Amino acid sequence: MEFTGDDLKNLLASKTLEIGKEILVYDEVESTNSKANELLNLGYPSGTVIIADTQTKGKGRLGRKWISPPGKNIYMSIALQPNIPPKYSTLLTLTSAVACTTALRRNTDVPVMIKWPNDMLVNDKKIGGILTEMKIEGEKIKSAIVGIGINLNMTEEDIPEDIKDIASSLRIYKGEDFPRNIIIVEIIKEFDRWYQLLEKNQRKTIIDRWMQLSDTIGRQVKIVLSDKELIAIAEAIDEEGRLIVKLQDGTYEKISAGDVTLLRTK
Ligand code: BT5
Repeated sequence: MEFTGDDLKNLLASKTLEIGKEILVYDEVESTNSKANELLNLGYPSGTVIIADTQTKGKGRLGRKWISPPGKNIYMSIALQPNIPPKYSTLLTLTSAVACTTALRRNTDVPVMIKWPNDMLVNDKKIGGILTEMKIEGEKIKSAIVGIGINLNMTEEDIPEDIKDIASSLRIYKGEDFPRNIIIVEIIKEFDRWYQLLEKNQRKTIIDRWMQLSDTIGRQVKIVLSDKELIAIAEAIDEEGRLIVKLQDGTYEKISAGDVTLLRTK
């Protein structure tokens, strides 16, 4: 890796309230999410950031894999002990997407969009994803690991054949490389800002920004549930971060993240 945790902390210059007080950088891990969970259990504080150059078992949602070639992209996890009720847990993923997308847009000048709940897209192709893993105990979130994967400097050749049609990178869009350390630090700063808003119950600010950055709202979507598929129009996001959709028979349904795959049909 071309930088250490201390290098990142120096760049961060104590400009955050909670995120990035501890930053650990690894050349290789199985998954930064698993590593973050281990470290939280060892007593590392909420806000600890784990970064790896490559992952041997990068995870997507629902047991899917995250392709993690070395030397190019961002694989990072933020270990948190959020002071919010479990019913707002989906909102943590949405908040993270807002933070990452805002930081990427500002620092790369690439028009990154959010697809509900956890995808970051450029020109309709996926350039990033978020995997939030939580432990809930009673009425409290005991821990939450927010895993962020961003295809920063990956080239076409780095993308495996089976996801060539759906995946891209900021480099492919822009034709130039971006400095990983700077982008990571900017994501940490932006994350800190939006996470504070979430903890202070400023949910409307987060949802409004999410709606501005989303290309899901107003579009027709196909919702793939375990037992059926629905065609609907995505109408809005509710207070808990659920997607409100209007079905073909005119009724509305609220969809929670985690149990669906969302396909846009146009
Ligand atoms: C996600 O899952 O989009 C969440 C990805 C989170 C990855 C980060 S990296 C750091 C942290 N540590 C981890 O172990 N994970 C997190 P999902 O919505 O399930 O999308 C997964 C699907 O995206 C796969 O089934 C592929 O089709 C596709 N995919 C896999 N790798 C990709 C990549 N690098 N870029 C774009 N698409 C990819």
